[in-house]
Amino acid sequence: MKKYLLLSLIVIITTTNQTLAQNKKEIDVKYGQFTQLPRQDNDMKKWRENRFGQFIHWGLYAIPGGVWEGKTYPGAAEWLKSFAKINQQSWDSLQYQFNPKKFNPTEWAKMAKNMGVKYVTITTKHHEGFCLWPSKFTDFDIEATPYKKDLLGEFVEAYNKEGIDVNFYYSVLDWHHPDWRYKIDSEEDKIAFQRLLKYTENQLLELIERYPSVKGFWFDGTWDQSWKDNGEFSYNLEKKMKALSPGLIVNSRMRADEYGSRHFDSNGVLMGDYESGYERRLPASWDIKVTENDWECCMTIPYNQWGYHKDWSISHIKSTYELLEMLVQCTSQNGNFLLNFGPKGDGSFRKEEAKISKEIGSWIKANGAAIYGCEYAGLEKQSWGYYTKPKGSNIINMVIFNEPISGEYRVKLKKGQLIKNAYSLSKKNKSIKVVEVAKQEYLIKIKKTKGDEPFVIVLELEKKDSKKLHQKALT
Ligand code: 2OX
Repeated sequence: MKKYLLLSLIVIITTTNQTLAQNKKEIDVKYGQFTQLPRQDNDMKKWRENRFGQFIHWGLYAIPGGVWEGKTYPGAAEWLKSFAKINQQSWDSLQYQFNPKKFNPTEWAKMAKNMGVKYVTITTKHHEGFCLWPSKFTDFDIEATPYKKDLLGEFVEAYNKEGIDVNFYYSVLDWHHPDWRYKIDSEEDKIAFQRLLKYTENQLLELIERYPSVKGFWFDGTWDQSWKDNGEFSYNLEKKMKALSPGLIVNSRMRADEYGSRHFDSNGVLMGDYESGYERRLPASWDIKVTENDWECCMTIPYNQWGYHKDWSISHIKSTYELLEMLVQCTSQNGNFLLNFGPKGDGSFRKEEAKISKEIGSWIKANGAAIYGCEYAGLEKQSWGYYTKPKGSNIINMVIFNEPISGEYRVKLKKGQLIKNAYSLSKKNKSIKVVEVAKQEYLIKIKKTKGDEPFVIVLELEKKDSKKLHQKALT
């Protein structure tokens, strides 16, 4: 009798769940997501393990650096043409000045390597429309500058030599191309924009064919109505790109579905391979939902400058530890951190960026084990900092950014988890005292540090059945 009761209960529960699941899929979306997420192939696994990337914004805007005819514009340097209302010809003729004599791709790649990034994303074409590679489909490219050479090719080669994955940023929005339209108001607009779409496709396939080691594409400038009205096109484009380069990783910003829904399709399913909406901001909440999708935060060092701006005194410049804290927060919530650099027109880096990259690199050299290959630890956030967990390990890292006055660090574990050992990452052999204060709740006690650098405490966990070891560790 009891058995039947249980059985019918199971039947009721499962059928109710199925009905709920069916009800959730409200709309028939034809041009939404076509990939099962989160992707589990090797390319995506590598992307996820990388955790830390370098963003590079480089184009003609690096030459004026936010200053036009003696006037400094405080807005984003790569947007100067737009808000200083510079005419097309004046802006486009910057092309004949682009000659980065100090560009040394080997040095750039070494700087990136020393900073600890595992991938780089470079602007192949920003909104201004200028192409860093010799494109068959336009003359507004590197080939027609005094530099002449294939700058992007040199860049890719140098970074790959250092073992750094290369991704291409590509803006669909194009201020230079005569066929660009913000919206389609006439038959003429429609025909023009069809040409723009063809140009976009040609260039993207060209980039993949010219630089076959490219790992992914970071689309931008996709928010206008004209692009949103072409969900079928971007759906097919993503498929074509991936057919040419299996394993390619594309950001959510690329697409809109046929209803114009961006990033997430009309059923709320993420499009592309990871969410790229976190621009100059981090997830606001500790909601577990953040950890469900792959995502990446892209961040500027000043308040809002991507391309090189001559005057960095106009906004707060983030400190090295402020940036490192962002990287650690991303890691702790299953996200990647893409930190932006805006090289000068001559091909050198400003001294502030060089200094920050060195400082980040030296911290990561000592503490990278708490970043690379790490993920959300599944534990309740504590005020001292962030947990990160090396995937598949029995280890939990505590990355400390706020040292408690008491010298006691609260840790709340999940049911069945026990602490076997605790030590500081920099002093591996020295065990740290752990006191059990409640069920699954511990205080980690350590001597006060000088408090001038974030640091990592490693917790080695064990399963509950090996109780003996546990008691030993606690004495
Ligand atoms: C436009 C309107 C509201 C908020 C952001 C923008 N935005 C951002 N416009 N362009 C951007 C570009 N994306 C960054 C990654 C930079 O390339 C920036 O220029």
